Amino acid sequence: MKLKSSDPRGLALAGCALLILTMPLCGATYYVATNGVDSNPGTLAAPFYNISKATALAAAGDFILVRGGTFYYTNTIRITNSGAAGNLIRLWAYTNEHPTLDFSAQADDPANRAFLVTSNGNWWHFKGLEIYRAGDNAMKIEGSDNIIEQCAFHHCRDSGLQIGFGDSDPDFPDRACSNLVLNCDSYLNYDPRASGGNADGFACKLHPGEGNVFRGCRSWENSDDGWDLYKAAYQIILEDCWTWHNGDPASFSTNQAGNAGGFKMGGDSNYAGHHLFYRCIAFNNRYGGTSAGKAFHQNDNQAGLMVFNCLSFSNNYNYALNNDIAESHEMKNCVGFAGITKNAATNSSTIQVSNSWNFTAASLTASAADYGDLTEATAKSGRGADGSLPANFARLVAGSDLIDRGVDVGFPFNGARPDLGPFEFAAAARSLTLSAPQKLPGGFSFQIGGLTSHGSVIVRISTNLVNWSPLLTNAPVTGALPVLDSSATNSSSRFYRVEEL
Ligand SMILES: [Ca+2]
Ligand SMILES: [Ca+2]
Ligand SMILES: [Ca+2]
Ligand SMILES: [Ca+2]
Repeated sequence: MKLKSSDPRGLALAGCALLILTMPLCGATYYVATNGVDSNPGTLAAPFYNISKATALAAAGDFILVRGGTFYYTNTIRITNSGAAGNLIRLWAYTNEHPTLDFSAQADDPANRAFLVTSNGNWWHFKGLEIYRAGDNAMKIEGSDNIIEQCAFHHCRDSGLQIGFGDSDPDFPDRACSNLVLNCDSYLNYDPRASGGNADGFACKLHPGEGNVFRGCRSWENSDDGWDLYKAAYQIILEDCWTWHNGDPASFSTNQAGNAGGFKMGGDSNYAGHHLFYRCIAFNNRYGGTSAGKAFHQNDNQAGLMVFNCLSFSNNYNYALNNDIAESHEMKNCVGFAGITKNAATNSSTIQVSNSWNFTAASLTASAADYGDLTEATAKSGRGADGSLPANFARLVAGSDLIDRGVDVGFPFNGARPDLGPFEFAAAARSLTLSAPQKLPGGFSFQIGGLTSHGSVIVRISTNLVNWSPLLTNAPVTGALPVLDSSATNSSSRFYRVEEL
C-alpha cells in the first residue's frame, strides 16, 4: 500500500515503544484529590485540590496522580510547560480510581476549555480522566507529541477533543503535530451557540500539523459529526475508530442539530490531507435531512484518501467520496450495506478493490446477517481494563461470505486472505503454533502445534512474505503435525504460514 506524504504511523508506533521502555522511577509525584487543598505539599497524605496547581509545578519525568471522585472546576487548566522525548509528564488517574472533572459551572464561551494544551505544552501523557460540561472543548490541543489515553469527554458545549488552531491561522507541519489519541470516548457534545452545528466528538481541524493519530476511539451522539478533519492539510490516521448516531436533535433539548456526519474526512478545497482510515466503523448516522448523515465523507478534500477495511451501515450515505479531484482515493476491503440514500457514492477516479459492492450479488452479499451484534448498546459498552474496545461488536459470524475475500493492504490477517471489514474472523479457542524451522539434509523441518481436528491443515511457503504458494494439505489432526519441506534443500531462508480450516 502507498502512504502518501510522510508516514506518521511509524512515528506513532515508535512513540508507543518509547513509552514502554522509558518509564522513569525518578521525578516528583504530585497527588490531587477531592479532599485536597492547594496549600498542601501535594503528597498522597496531603494532596492538592486543583490539577492546575500540579501542572504548573511539573517537569519532565514527573507524575501527577489524580484520585477518584468528582472535582468541580471552573477555570481552564492551561498547559504551558513540557515534558521531554522519552520522559513525559504523566497526568494519570491514580491506580484504578476514576476521577471525574465537572465543568458545569464554567460559562458557555469559546474561550472556556477544560484543558488548553498550548503550543508550549508538549510531551504530556493524560490518562484515565473523565471530563464533562466544559464551556467549549474538554480538551483543546495546540501542542505536540502528547498522548491522550483512556479519557472520556462528554456533554461539552463544543467538540469534546479538538486538535488545531483557529480558522484563519496558518499551516505548519511541526505545530499541533504527532499527538496520539488512544482509546478515548467522546459523546453527547452539543454547542448551543450554533444550535448544535459545530460540536463534534473529535475535531482535528483548522490547521493541525502532521502525524496526529486516533486509535481505538469512539464517538457517538454528538450534535454535529463524529470526527471532523476540516482544513487539515497533513495526513491524519484513524485506526479502529467507531462513530454512530450523530446529529440527532432528539439527543438534545433542541429541534436542530448539525451535519450528522460520521467521519468528515476533510473540507475546504484549499486544504488537501491524505488521511488514512483503517478498520473504522460508522453506523446510524442518518439525521439532519437528505444531504446530511454522510458516514465516510470526503467533503471538499482535494487529496486522495485511503479507506481500508472499514464498515459502514444504516447511514444516510455510507460512503460519500464523490467529489471529482485530480488524485485518486483508494478504497479496499470495505463493507457497506443498508445505506438509506446511497451505499457508496464514488468519483470516477477512485481505485476500488474488493469492497463489498465491487462483487456480484451471486458472489458476495454484505448484510447484517454477516455479523453478530451490531447494536449501539454493545458499541458503547464498557472497555477492557487496558482500554480495549468491546470484544463482541461487529464481529463476523462463521460462514460469512466476507471471510477471506479481501486483498493484502499491508496489515496482518488470519487465514488465506484478509476478510472484508474491520475484524478478521477467528474461530474461538484455536491457537496454532509453529516451532522454529531446522535445516536438515532433507530440507527444512518444523512442527505445527495446537491443532484441533477442526479441518484440513494447509501450509503455505514464501521466500519474500508477499507471494505465498501451497506446500501441503493434511487431513484434520489433533495436537501436533511434523512437517518436512523437502523443496527447501537449496534455500537459505523460507517463511511458512499454516491454517487449520
Ligand atoms: Ca457542522
Ligand atoms: Ca463538524
Ligand atoms: Ca453475506
Ligand atoms: Ca482472513
